[in-house]
Amino acid sequence: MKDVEFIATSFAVPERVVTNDQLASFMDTSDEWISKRTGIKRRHISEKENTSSLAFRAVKQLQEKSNFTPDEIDLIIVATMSPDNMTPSTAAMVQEMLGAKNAVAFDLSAACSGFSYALSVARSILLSNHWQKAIVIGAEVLSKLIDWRDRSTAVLFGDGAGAVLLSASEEKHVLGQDLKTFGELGNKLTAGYTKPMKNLLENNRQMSAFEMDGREVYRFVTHQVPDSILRAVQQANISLNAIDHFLLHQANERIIKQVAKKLDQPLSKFPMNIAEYGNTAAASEAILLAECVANNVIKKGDVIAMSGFGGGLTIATLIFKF
Ligand code: 4VN
Repeated sequence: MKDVEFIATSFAVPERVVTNDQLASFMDTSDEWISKRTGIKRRHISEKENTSSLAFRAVKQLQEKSNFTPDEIDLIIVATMSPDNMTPSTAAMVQEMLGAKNAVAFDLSAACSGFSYALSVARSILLSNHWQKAIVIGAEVLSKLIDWRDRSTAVLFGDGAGAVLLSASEEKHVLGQDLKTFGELGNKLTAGYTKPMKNLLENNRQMSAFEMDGREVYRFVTHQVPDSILRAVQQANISLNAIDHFLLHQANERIIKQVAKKLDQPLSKFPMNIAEYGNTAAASEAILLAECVANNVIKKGDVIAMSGFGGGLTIATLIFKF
């Protein structure tokens, strides 16, 4: 076995849609501000449904498209920054729900780069262990980490999940990859801080909400993402023009436009769905990939540059033949 290939893709989102106008009814913001600055029109927000349930719904869809049997699955990775629990992992919960009794399952925490990191890690594990099949999921219920009184962050995020089935292949599919972590910038985007207790037996379990230095993260991304894509393209030994689609993490429409401009590539190569879902962190690229495949925008054999970026701070670009 030489590489892994994508067998099927799927996604699931919460039923409830929250429009910008609805947000403006309880916080000081407007549809115009949010649309202009971010490209977001609405987001799907979970009420009662947790991350493992969204992830499992995406996996059920995957099963309908590729009819694998649960026993065949060797590995399940859930990329998430909003797991149901610290333990068990969301992946272990999905394993149980699916009845994938032969699968090793764990969560991977790399925020908005999580899905790309997880694809890279899953590929390495399949290759080194000579395993056959993996399910990689990006799933988030970010709404539970949001301070709904903070208009600078609350308008940006949404909930959802996307999944892919990877299988061992005798042909080269992953042509290049560039993963980077900038821990020194970690404090620019934080969520879910848990305090150590001050005294023995202190009983105070609380988590912090999303906090972001928007300008710094924005600046980081517009500089680092084009460079990461160029490094991955160089490693793949192809030209930028040979890329059919750039699937970027859906963090902000203006950022995506700026990356397209810096790379001197037509915006038509950058599919977007941020208007519908907002920023869904690790689920973002997974949902976008699944939608593009479902709409026939992405076809078998297309060359894709997938790039995630965000909390960590982290960046991950993969170049692969779909
Ligand atoms: C990557 C990015 C962002 C992000 C950063 C800034 C930002 C999204 C700041 C300026 C504001 C509009 C919104 Cl680039 C977030 C993540 C986390 O997933 C990852 N929006 N904005 C304005 O005033 O225009």
